[in-house]
Amino acid sequence: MSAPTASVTAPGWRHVYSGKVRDLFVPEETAPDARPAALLVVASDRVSAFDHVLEPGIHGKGELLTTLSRWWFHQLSGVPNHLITETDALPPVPEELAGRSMVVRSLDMFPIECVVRGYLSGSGWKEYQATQSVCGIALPAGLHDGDRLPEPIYTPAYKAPLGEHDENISFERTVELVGQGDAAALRDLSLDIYRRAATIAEARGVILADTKFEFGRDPETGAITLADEVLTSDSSRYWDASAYDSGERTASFDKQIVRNWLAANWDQTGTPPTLPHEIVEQTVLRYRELLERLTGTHPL
Ligand code: Q0Z
Repeated sequence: MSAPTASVTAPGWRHVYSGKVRDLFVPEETAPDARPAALLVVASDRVSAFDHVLEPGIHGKGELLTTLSRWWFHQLSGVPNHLITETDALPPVPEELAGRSMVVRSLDMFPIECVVRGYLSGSGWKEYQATQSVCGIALPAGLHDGDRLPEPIYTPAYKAPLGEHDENISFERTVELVGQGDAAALRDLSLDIYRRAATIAEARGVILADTKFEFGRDPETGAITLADEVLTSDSSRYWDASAYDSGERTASFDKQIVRNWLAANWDQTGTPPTLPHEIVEQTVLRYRELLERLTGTHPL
């Protein structure tokens, strides 16, 4: 897989890593092996599906998802998070990146994707069909794609090194990876945050079908801290509740529009085709609608 390079530069910040859709910077001053004083996480307008970054980008996506992530951090009072306010001790954030970036504390990240599912979908549905369980959690027989689960389940994944696929693992495996205490804390925090977020979303006619959290330990306080992006359309499946109630199972507030178009217009070999203008437009409208529904404000 090709690692995309950062298309942005930020004076005073040094680019250190690019994921499919985001770029990571550290203060220029940071010595090669030192812990950075902070990180700058920049969300791009890139969109990925089926493991490819697609062309063209979705204009405004980085800003919409960053706004959503910040809003959720704010809703989740009491949960320590990695956001820090800019200080004179750090390079300023370039104005053109302010809306789609976060300055965050550098944490010791846990190598675990903390996934919570309230509904059966995606890889969970696939695993259920094969084993009637997900990540070692036995489920009732007879469930269908998109069904609500009797209660939310924690289905962790091991964060595979660069480019490899994350691997669904059992809770017991997370105990081996990070120890009993931290494994239990990550699970309990994840389930608690999911329940809080799903309740907030439900009151706004939105189903939070599943989501993925990443946590790290704050080296200064020792606190397990919510990191990365949180509860965005890239890290979560959101569905329209009224569409769901009328039996519709595809009305999603994520890149499902992109996935559906690609699935119908590409054999998944070689380079994916360029997304048509209408698909890009529909997707950005969907992202905007989600932000508007959840936050009650008219975004951007
Ligand atoms: C997150 C990622 C990328 C954005 C490292 N607070 C933190 N402390 C330490 N590490 C991270 C964070 Cl958020 C961290 N990632 C994923 C990759 C852009 C985020 F290219 N990697």
